[in-house]
Amino acid sequence: MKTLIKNGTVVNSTGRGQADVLLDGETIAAVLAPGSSLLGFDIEANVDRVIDAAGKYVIPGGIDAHTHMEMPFGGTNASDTFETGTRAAAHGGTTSIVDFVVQYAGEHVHDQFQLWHEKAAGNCAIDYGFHQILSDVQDSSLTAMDELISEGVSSFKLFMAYKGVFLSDDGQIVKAMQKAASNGSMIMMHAENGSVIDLLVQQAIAAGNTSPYYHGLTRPWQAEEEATHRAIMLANLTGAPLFVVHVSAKQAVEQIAIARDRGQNVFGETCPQYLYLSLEDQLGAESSEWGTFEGAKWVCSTPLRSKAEGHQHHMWQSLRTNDIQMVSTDHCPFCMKGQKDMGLADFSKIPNGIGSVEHRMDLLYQGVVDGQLSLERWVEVTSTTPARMFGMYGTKGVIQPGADGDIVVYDPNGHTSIGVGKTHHMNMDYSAWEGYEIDGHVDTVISRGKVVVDGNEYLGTAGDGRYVKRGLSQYLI
Ligand code: DUC
Ligand code: ZN
Ligand code: ZN
Repeated sequence: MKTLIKNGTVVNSTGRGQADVLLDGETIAAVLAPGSSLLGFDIEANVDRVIDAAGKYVIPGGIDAHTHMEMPFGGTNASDTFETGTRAAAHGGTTSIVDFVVQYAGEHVHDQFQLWHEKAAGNCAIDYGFHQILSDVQDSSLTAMDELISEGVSSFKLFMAYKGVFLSDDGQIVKAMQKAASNGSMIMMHAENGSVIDLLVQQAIAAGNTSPYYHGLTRPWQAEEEATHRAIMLANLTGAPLFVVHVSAKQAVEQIAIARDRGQNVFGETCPQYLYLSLEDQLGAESSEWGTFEGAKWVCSTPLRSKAEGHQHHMWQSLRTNDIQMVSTDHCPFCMKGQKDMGLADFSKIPNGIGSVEHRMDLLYQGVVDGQLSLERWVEVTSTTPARMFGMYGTKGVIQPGADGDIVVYDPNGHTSIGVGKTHHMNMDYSAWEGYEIDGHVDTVISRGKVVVDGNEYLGTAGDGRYVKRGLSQYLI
């Protein structure tokens, strides 16, 4: 199958220009001046499909490097399976995800890694890789860190929160960091002080403050800043590279910026919810069917932060200045009925998570329209940097000959209305983004040379997606 995407503006993280893109099978064969022939050979007359991208952007497919498909968590499972979640991702212009294999305390890393392969294989609409979560850092987990690198897993997530579920103490964190420093892998960190949060939660519930709004109030920015600082210090001590996930507090960004200015290999990710949504949204509307419990829709950790304190504004700025390097979703969806409502009487029982895998490319494009990001930076934070950060660059994250044919044709004159009953393919009974209007539209999505979304129509099949064996981070020397 040969496809020509003609007349578009090709946007890479390094620049933009008018060009035609020729795909041969699964791969980009050539990026050519518009209308060129190849050694006298009429390309257009000899391809199977021509896509006219006049007036549109032709960008590398989005890479969402932080998802939790069907993750067992909070007494239930994230509501998107690999099948439904990756299909929704494709609709939104994401052509690769990196999901988290979960190892809970007492479980064996290899068993869980196998289990995640079984869940994903044959079900994904787009390509997928894995990070590995380590919950108790046993000796066998340290050995597994070495072994998993040859299986394409070069990043390991630890938690400083969720005591009794995920939390590693500082000694365990140091052990894993020592291993990462020696084998070249990346430590990813959920940086919140779990002991402080657990105490504040207990006190809030005892005082009768049970509504979702208290989720945010009991996970204050100080708990995020302190843990971020501690993680940076432990990484400094051991020489491990550190990637701080889902950063939401401006003070945590400042800690990352200080460490980077000192020359430490510290990186940060934020998510669309921390760019657009706020603690104030979590108060819920008396008019909604859920009343104040509506705030449960946006219960996630790290939590949404107060708009009045300026976190969202600071986060956009940090993306521009590269204090924060990329945007993933932390896609961890739950339905209101039967899942989030487990916390009707106690916010701490609400499963933590928001679903956004379908909307990340659009929401970040709106940042371009609003003057927050350049077009190139949009591509960089949503595709190129995730590819480089997690060892996929060259085949992913760029439009160049030899790269995978993962391409999105994006229409800046199109429009997208987000919401249930509008554009919504995630397996959730609500949208955290209901009512958001985007001044752009994902027109065509190509995954390794195959058109999987055309207009709003899904043309792919479960199983199109392949496991991506990742290398070491290309940010490290
Ligand atoms: N935060 C969430 O909101 N959900 C999944 C896990 C996490 O760290
Ligand atoms: Zn986390
Ligand atoms: Zn997560």
